[in-house]
Amino acid sequence: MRYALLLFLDYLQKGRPSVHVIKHPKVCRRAFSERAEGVGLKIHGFKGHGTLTLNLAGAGSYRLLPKLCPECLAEPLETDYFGGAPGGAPPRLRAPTPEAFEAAARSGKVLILEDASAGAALEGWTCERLAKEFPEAKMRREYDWVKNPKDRNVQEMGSVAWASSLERGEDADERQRQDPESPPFAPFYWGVREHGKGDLGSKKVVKRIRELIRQSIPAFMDQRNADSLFNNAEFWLGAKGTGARAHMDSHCISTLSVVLHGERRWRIGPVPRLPKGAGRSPDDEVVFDDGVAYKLGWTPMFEFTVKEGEAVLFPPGWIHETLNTADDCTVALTTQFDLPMPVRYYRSFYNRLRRVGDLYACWRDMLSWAGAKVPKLSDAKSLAGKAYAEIKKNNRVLKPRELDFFDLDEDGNVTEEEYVQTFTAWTATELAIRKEKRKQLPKCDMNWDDKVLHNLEEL
Ligand SMILES: O=C(O)CCC(=O)C(=O)O
Ligand SMILES: [Fe+2]
Repeated sequence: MRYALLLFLDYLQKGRPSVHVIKHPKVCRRAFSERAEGVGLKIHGFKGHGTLTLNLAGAGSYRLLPKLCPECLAEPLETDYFGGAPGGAPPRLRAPTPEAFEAAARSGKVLILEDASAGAALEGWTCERLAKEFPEAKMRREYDWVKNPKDRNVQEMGSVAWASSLERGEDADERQRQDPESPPFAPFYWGVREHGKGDLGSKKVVKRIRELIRQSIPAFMDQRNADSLFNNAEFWLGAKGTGARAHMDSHCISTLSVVLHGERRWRIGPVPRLPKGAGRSPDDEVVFDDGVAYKLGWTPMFEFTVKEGEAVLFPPGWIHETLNTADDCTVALTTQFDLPMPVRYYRSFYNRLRRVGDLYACWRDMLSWAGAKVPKLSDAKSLAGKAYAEIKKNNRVLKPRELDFFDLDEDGNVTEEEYVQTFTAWTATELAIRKEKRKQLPKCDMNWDDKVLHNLEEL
C-alpha cells in the first residue's frame, strides 16, 4: 500500500499535466503494475480492484516494466510498445504515407511496409540481373572466416553459379543444434557500404550502384536519405535456405530492408531486458555476436514473411535473422537511414540501450540529447528548470532530436513539466546505470512477455 501510494505521489510531484484520478486502487499489497498512456500513466490496481489513470494526450497505452530505480526512466512492456502479433507479424503499413513512416521511424517501431520498391530503379532486380549488370563486382560469402579471415571480396558477381550454391558456412552445425530454425546455409554479401575500401568493384561500379540506390528511395521516406542509404547499403543474396543468423548490429540509426526479388522469412526481437543488477557492458564490447542469441535461448518476438516489393523497418539493437525462402535466388537491399533518428525509441528503452555494448557507438549521442552533463540527482530539477527558462527566454527552437527526447506526449511541444521530468528521470537513470558493474556478458533477460508484471503481483 505504502509503496504504491509513494509511487503515485512521486508521479504527482513530477507535475504531469491533466491528472485524472479515475478510481483509487484498493491497494492491499505491494503488487501493482503501471501503465503509460501515451506517456500518461495508469497505475493498475491489482486483481481487478480498480485503475488509476494519469492521463496525457497521446495515443498509446503501455504497461511499464520494473524500473532501474524509482526515479528512473521507465521502459514500456515491449509487446505493448511494438504492437502487432507477438510470435507472428509486426504491424503492417499497407499504403505507407510519408507521415505514417516518419512517425513510426521516430518511435523506432518495427513494421512491414508494402510498396517499398514500387517505381524504384532496382525494383525486381534478380540475382541474375545483378550478375549481368555488374559482372566485375566482387562480394563474399558470410560465415567464411576460416577460408577468408580478412573478409576479402573473393566472389565475382558475374560467375552466377553462386546464385544456386548452398554452403553451410562455419559453425553451421552448432547453430542448427542451438536453434533448428536458424538458416542452414550461408548467404552472399555485397557490402556496398565498404565502397571506401575499394575491392567491391571499380569506380564505375560504385558510381552506378550509388545512382541506382538514389533512384530507389521509397516514396514514403525522406528523400534526403540518399547518402545514408548508399553509405550503409548491403545486398544480401542467396538461394533458398540461405540467410543471416541471429545477431545484433552496432548501427545507431534504423534499418530498412527491401526485398527486391524473391521472398524471405524474418525473425526479429527487441534488445534484451537488463534488469537492475544485471550489469552493463564494458565500452565497445560486442555481446550479440554470431551464435550468442541462440545460446541464450532467444525467442524472436516476430516471425513473418516479407514478399517481393515489401520492406522491414526496425530500430537499432534489434536482434535479427533472415532466411531466403523463394525457390530461386532472393535479393534484398538492407541499409540504414539518418532521417529521422529514432530518438523516442532511445528514450523509451534508454536503460537497456545504454548498457548493451553492441550499441556503444550510440552512447555519446544518447548522452547529448538532454543538453547537459549528468548532474547530481539533487540538482537535476533546478538545473532543468533553469535550462527550460533559458530556452523560453531566447525563444530557442528545439532541434528535432531534443524535441523527441523531451516531448513525452508527442504533441510537438515541450512543456516545462515534460522538460524537468525527463531531465530528472534521465539523470537518475544515468546515475543508476553507472552503479551497474561492467560485465563481459551482462545478465540479459531474454523474455519479452508480461510474466514479469505478474511476478510483481506475486511479491
Ligand atoms: O538482410 C539480411 O539478410 C541480413 C541483414 C543484416 O543482418 C544486416 O544488414 O545487418
Ligand atoms: Fe544485421
